[in-house]
Parts: sequence; structure tokens; C-alpha cells
Amino acid sequence: MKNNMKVLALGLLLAASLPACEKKTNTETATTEQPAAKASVNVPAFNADSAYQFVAQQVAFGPRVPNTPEHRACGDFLIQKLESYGGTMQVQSFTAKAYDGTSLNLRNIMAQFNPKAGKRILLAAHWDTRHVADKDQQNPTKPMDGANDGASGVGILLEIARQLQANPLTGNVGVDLMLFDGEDYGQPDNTGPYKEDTWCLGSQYWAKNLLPKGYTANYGILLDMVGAKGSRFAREETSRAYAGDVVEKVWRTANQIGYSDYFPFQDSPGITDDHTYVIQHANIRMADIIAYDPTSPDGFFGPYHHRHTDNLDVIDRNTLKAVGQTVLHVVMTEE
Ligand code: AHN
Ligand code: ZN
Repeated sequence: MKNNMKVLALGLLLAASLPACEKKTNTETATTEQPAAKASVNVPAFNADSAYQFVAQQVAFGPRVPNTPEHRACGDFLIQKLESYGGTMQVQSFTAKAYDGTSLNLRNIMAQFNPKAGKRILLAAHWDTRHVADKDQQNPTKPMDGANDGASGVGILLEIARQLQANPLTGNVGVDLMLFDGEDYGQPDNTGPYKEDTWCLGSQYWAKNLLPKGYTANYGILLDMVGAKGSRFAREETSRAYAGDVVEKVWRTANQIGYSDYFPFQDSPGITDDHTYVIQHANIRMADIIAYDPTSPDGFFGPYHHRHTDNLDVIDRNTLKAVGQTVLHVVMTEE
């Protein structure tokens, strides 16, 4: 796939700059966690109904397309929600030039939990919606709901925020939830050659203009298209190349706590996504959890991708649970 070459190019660029089951009641006891020496940790149960509600609430605004009232209103909602869960807010407002010359008013929204802690984990998703459903046969120029592409990752992060308020981090580990804007305003395929840097405008801006200033994290996890029924998450190539230990940790955790169906030990080709720029410019090792469907016509994305079928009907609480519980487990067992 075309993105392989991009990964190789990124590899050359970065080579010098980078350091080297569940039957749940209400808590999950990590008795199988390795190494065995570690005390068992109670990880709260990720509530998939709550995450689903957060997805539905975003979709209810309408498409969250930059420069629209729906986008602004949803952004305000997300800020207010994260603040209400006790996050220390870092909102980055900026403009970015789209592929078609439009100046987009964007906001990257970060909520910090246990902000003084030295060891930080960055969890990210994008909150904007694509301005066109350009793969749709019927209506390729209308914007889409983006229930999976956008809202699913944010829904999981909002539920994690809620969990972090109920179960505060008190030690040396802090969590930063980042909602990137402008991820999906990339140049449509049929309007010209593939232009990689027209995507991920929010993460590109943030990684070059860090907020808080000088920000860094021990590692990051990106959630993109993490709610569709029957999803499989494979180990994406850029993530393996630059955040291999993070990939290993996430997949091992998922398999240990009962989500091997969702997290098979399989590899996917590389994809340009927000983690690409976080790795490249912010120098933070970040793994992308993104649905991979090798049987689809384009060899990567699910059948709903950039179509109007990416609506609430494609969202399955079981998928939200598998991803959300896995990420929550990774975070809560960190020390
Ligand atoms: C590509 O389309 C190659 N990258 C953008 C990844 C993406 C779009 N994720 C969600 N929408
Ligand atoms: Zn998209």
C-alpha cells in the first residue's frame, strides 16, 4: 500500500532523532498481569453504555465539520465535559490552511489528570468530522456523521475521564487526554494526487507548537475508528516501528483480559494518522489503535469509511468495551 513508502521515508528521517473472557462485576482484578512480582491492581470497569452515550451525544450535534456552528458547539461541549470530570484544561486555538485554501478555525483540546506527576501517558483521538463522505456512492459531497471516524475514540476518552474522576491517579503517573481537531479535512482522493500532509492538521500544529510548552510524555496511544461492530485491531506499521513496546503492551494487555478477538497478534501496513506527527515532531512514541479490514476494497478501512453508513448504527458497545477496558487497564496498571 502506498503508505509503506511513507513509513520508510519517516524511518530515515527519524532514525537519528528517536531514542531508541471477561465476566465482570464492577472491578477487574489483574491477577494474570506480568511480571508476577507486581501486586494485583484493581482496574475499574469501563462502562460501555456510558461511552456509547458519549458517542451518541457527539453525533447528535450533527457533523462536526470545522468552521460550522455544530463543530463549535461540540467543541464547547467537550471542553465543558472534560472540565467537569476534573481535567486541567489546555485548549489550543489556531487556524490551519486546508488543501483547498480554506482557513480552518480549529481547537486541540487537552485534559490533564494528575498534572504534576512526572510520568505521563498521552491518550488521543480526533474530534472533528470529515467535511465530505467522499467514498459514498449516493451523496459524496455531503458531510458524514462520523460515529466511528471521530466520535468513537472521543467517546472512549470521555468515559476514561469519568473513570479518572471516580478513581483518581495519586502516584507518579498522570494521564493527558488529547482531542485533536482537523484530522479528517484531507484532500479527497478524486480531486488530485494523494497529499499526506493535508490530513491531521491539528496534530501537525500541536506537535510543532506544543501546549503545555515543552510538553512530553513517556508514551502515547491513539484511538481512531474504535467502535464499529466486528472491528479488528492489527499492529500498525508506523506504531511497530517507533513505539514497538507500546504496541506490545497494548496487545498483551488486551489478550490477557479477554479481548483476543479484537486484538489479534496480526500486523497491518502503515497509515498516516495523528500518531505520525506526534512521533515525528513531538518525539513521543505513540501507537495507533485503528480498525483494520484487509478484505475491504482499499485493503485497510472498513466498509463504512468516509461514507454515510458511518453513523450510530455501526457502533457496537462490545467494541467500545474491548478498546476502552484495554486502554484503561494499561493506564491504571502503570507505575
Ligand atoms: C489516510 O486516509 C491515509 N489517512 C487518514 C487516516 C484517517 C482518516 N483516519 C480517519 N480518517
Ligand atoms: Zn476519516
